Amino acid sequence: MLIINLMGLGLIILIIWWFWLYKPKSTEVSVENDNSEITVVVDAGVYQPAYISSPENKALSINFIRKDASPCAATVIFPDFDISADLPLNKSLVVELPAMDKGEYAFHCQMKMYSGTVVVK
Ligand SMILES: [Cu+2]
Repeated sequence: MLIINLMGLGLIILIIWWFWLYKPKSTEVSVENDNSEITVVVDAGVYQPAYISSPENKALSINFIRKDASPCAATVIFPDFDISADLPLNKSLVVELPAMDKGEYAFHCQMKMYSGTVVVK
């Protein structure tokens, strides 16, 4: 009985960790003035990095490399810019974002399992 309770508790902790505490590692990339292209790897349920900080009024190229063969990872959508791109497997595809005002711009797969944010500061 105690063991089952402990397992239940462990499961709850795992769920809390996954949904509220887990942040993919090395998630923040600052885009310097002379370097407006960054690479995002699409694998294992996360964009890496998932958070990209970029200066204001600066166009940004995001070079997506998809390593996850599941259809879930195949499309990346930037709803703020009406961009929808199909990502080839194990090849890179560059998505060009226009110069942006300050704010947060989400990107995600069709089902929003993969999700990331471009933060313009
Ligand atoms: Cu998906």
